[in-house]
Amino acid sequence: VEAEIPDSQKAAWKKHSAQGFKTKEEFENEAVRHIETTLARSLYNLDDGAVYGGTALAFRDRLVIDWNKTQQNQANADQKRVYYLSLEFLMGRALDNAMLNVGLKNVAKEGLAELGFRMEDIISQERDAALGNGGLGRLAACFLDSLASLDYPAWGYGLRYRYGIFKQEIVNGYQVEVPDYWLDFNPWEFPRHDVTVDIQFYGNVRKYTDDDGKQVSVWENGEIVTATAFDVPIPGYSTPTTNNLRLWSSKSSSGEFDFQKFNSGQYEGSVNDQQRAETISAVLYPNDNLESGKELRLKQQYFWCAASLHDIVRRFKKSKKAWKEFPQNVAIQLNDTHPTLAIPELQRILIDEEGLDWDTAWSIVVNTFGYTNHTVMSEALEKWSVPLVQSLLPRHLQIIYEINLHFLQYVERTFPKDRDMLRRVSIIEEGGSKMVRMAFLAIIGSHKVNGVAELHSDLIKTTIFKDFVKIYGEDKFTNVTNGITPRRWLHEANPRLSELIASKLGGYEFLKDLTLLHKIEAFADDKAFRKEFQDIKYANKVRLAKYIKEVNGVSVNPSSLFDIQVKRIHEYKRQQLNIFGVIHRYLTLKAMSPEERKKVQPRVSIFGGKAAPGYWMAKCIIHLVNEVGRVVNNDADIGDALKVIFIEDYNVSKCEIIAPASDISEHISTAGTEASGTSNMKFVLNGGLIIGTCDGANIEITREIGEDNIFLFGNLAEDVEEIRHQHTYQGVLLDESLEKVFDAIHGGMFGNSDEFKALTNTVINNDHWLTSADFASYIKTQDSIDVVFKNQEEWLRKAIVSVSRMGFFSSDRCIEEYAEAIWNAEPVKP
Ligand code: KOT
Repeated sequence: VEAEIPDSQKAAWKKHSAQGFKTKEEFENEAVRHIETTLARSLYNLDDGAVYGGTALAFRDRLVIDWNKTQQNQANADQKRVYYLSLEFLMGRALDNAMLNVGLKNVAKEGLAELGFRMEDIISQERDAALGNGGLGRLAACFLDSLASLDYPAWGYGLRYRYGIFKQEIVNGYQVEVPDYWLDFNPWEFPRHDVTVDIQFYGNVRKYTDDDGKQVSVWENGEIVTATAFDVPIPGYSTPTTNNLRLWSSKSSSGEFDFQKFNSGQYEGSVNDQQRAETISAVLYPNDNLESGKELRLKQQYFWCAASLHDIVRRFKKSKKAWKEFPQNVAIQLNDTHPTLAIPELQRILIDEEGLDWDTAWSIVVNTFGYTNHTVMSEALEKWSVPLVQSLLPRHLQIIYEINLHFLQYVERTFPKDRDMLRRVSIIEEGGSKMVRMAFLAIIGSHKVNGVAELHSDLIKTTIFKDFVKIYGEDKFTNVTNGITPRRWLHEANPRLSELIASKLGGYEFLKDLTLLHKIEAFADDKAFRKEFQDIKYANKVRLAKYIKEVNGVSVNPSSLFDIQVKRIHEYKRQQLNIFGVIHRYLTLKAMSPEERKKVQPRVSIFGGKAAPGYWMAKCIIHLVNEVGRVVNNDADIGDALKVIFIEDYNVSKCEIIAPASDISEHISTAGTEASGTSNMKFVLNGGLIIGTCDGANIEITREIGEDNIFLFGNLAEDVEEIRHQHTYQGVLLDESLEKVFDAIHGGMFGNSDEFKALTNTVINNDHWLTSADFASYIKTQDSIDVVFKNQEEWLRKAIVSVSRMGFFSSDRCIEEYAEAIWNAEPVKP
């Protein structure tokens, strides 16, 4: 097409095309223009919000220039493209990231100062894009940053939820959920009203034989909902490559509303269709590690998969290549089983719409998809009821049955003697009610399956997917240990530490190759370096203490040991173990004389995280933490020796303040339950040590940083089943110290004890999560932390050495592993 445009026209466009600001003056010019014209504000009608708006729009213009070029360049490159399908993208704020990635933060800072504003105030005006629950969504966001930074031609596909994860308020110690309507000002998205896809639901399948005697299936008479694309530019760090995140929004296909109903006086009925359609992309399901089984969730999944595939196929067809070349041009990665319907959808497009035969189509499908598993917990494994799929997606159910038939025939031929195998591996779970097992469909429809840390990848092969290893062999299963982007989680969150490292390494190259961090190990014994490192940690703790004072109204001493656990509240993550440990510490302090108490290492125990609205036990844990805080923080005997803080509404931007401020952070899941964990990586990268179980990525963190630099405790994954078995048949042997903690709770020390009965009873009756079984080991390890912390020189050495050995955990390394072992994709030169 480029060749068809006359030279004169090209020249005119070139002359006028946007250049993007480079200097402070040019930045101010752009920002003020946007404030005065785009936002219609003036110097006399101004606040931080408006200045944020102007700054964001100035940077947005800057991103769009590179974004357009990148898209053009990648289209011309004729290389394989990567598509990352995720129902969650937990992006957080975009402005600071954009400024740093394009290398113009200092320019903007000086410009803002001249205009009378402080950078921190402006940055903090932005609301988080919180389209995710926790680790899975944040991983997708880190991957987008790495894909762009490494110049991969990659797109993210997701849903444009009108409401992100709810905002958490703590009212009288209880979690209250408030809707997160985040879209009233979002300068980072571009509506593409010309990019729409009509998506069908319900209806029926009609079969006929065409003129050539071929059986044809047509899915018809369904309800149609329109998907509209909203694009978000994703700037790479220190490269012009700017990739695209495409989010789909749902609306009624039949125009605005039903005029006939409206004109005949049925005002409410007239908007029904419209509302039904818009509901699909209205709200993010707030469950982490739990599947809900709700029809609306299945609708979301199909709506997003079908729109994305239509888009991907449309782009491929423009190349005019033969269908068999599809997998050489397209790699689609499934972020957990949420996008598994993309598998039968691509098969449907290829056989029903493009007329390919089953086997040719199926081989294209399998070679296109890769599936990442993020959890082994049974309550999180997706299953959809067959009648529900039958009614919503009748043609897909037929295709799923046919996939299953081909698969089971193969299994039967390969394992003729193992009759039970067919029942175990069938995509359809028989029994009370029939269910479609999405993980099995994802494995069968993909060429590679990966777990997210070594232990986890081993566990899926030996437990939930054991039979599939027998069927397909070991090679189909692989590991890609998770990582985090050092741009956001070091450079943006902890600029002083980033600067200190850069000063020793002679520049910021380490932000693109994090393994270069190993060079700072040489400074672990350098007095001046240690002092600087310690000062930075202290300043970060002061910043967090200030935040806590402002929001919680509690004064915490920044010299105390900051002990932090921030993540979704879940029994398997064991915040209950932490808070019971805190109560034990409180009881111990209370039993001491004031002189003895003075010798104890002062601590601040900081908690944060959301509970799924329907997860009652998790809400009990939040309530207990808040009640313990109320009692301990107001106990004059205790003073600075112990403070307990619950940080409300934990999210990405709060994590950027919290992660740099820890001395110790807690990653204490029951062994074998946390697939990877990624906050463990953020804390160590920021110079904190961790207390953890032998679980998820903690194991590889230990391998990298050395066992002397981590506080491990608790039973091992391989022993958990046996311990649970003992609990069932011999009862729980309650730890003695834990019993005293329970006595205090039951005695009403933290308010009405009835409120916490469920929490203590599950430990006493089952101890499924090994809270009691691991308690003694946990307390002992916490005590040893106090001892080591008193020796600040030793502590600093451990922290510095740990940072220097964290290079492996960059999400850049993950992306390179995916590209090499799963996608067979290469970067496109910008
Ligand atoms: C499952 C169902 C719904 C919503 C979320 C999940 C989920 C989240 N499954 N696993 N995760 C977490 O994924 C992270 C990224 O891989 C892991 O670090 C973490 O251990 C998982 O719990």
